[in-house]
Amino acid sequence: MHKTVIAVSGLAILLAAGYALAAAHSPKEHIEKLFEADADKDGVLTREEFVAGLSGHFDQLDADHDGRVSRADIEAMHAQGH
Ligand SMILES: [Ca+2]
Ligand SMILES: [Ca+2]
Repeated sequence: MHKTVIAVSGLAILLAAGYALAAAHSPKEHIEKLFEADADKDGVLTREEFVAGLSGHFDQLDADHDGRVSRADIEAMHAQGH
């Protein structure tokens, strides 16, 4: 039960952080996508898993891989159909 509360509050943060990606997916698809970051598959995201997951999102957003996300990067990502 306690784990579920942590998972849900963590998910709320993830949903906020992943807002740009959320627009392209249904809520269920988005949750599945976010929980791809659950490396040990225990059903909850630790801070490490969360950060690693966000890092993956960052890499997705950084279309030209210069280590910075610009508006052009995000526009390029959308142009690719993501
Ligand atoms: Ca986990
Ligand atoms: Ca960039």
